Amino acid sequence: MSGLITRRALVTGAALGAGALLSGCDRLGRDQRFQSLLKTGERGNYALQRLLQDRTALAEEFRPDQRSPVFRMNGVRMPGGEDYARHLAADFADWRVPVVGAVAHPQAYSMAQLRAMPARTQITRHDCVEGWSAIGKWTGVPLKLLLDRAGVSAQARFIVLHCADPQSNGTMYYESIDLIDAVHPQTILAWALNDALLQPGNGAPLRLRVERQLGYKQAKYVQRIEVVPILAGIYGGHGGYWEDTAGYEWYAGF
Ligand SMILES: Nc1nc2c(c(=O)[nH]1)N[C@H]1C(S)=C(S)[C@@H](COP(=O)(O)O)O[C@H]1N2
Ligand SMILES: [Mo]
Repeated sequence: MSGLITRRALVTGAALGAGALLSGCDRLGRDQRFQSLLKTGERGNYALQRLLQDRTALAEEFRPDQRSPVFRMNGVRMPGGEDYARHLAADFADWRVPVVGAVAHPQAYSMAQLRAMPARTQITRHDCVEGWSAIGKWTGVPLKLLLDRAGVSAQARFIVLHCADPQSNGTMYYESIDLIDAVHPQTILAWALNDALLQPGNGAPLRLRVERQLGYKQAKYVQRIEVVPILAGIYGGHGGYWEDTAGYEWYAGF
């Protein structure tokens, strides 16, 4: 709990210390002081959280009237390239989400299938390292359900979310979480925000909600789900686009 306050205070302090209201994770992420701040204690943080905190504890949930009037859009708001435009025009009728890797039964889901599966709805607060938060109501299928169906192998440790938005360095956005967060009851692949199907700005047609982690872990435009024993070999090996390119800590949990 005090870790939460301390780290939030640190993050906010870093944003202020860097001067100006930085617009975008990008600029903040490339700030030298911010980078070294993130690196400080990453290992310590993950190890400590694992040791001291019950990582199955639930994130706070809110009342409908506590929702933000508008849930801000951040980072990529419209993936570039023809593929996404085509899927969007077709209401994502042909969007497929394969669950592959260290699993006994690889499979691929259509959006219709995912929306027909048992869903969880939760009103939670999203915290971005830029220093803004928003409360929104998310509906989606628990990731655990997909993993149970796929049958994760004994070696599986991480889940990699491959996204559909190309980044400036040529890779696509990607993120990863460990199996503990993956099977957490509030970890869902959301297809609706505030009772409406997701819009492109917030990650249509499918985005991760891993509620005890910071904003950049909440992968939008989820295109493929890969189960792996180790993160080495996934792009730069640090488990995420921001982790690889700007030194963000991989474990961004509270
Ligand atoms: N695919 C993808 N996922 C992403 C991003 C992105 O640029 N691309 N930005 C991240 C960041 S930094 C934040 S704060 C949230 C923003 O989600 P929102 O646009 O729904 O507010 O998405 C995260 N997931
Ligand atoms: Mo963010």
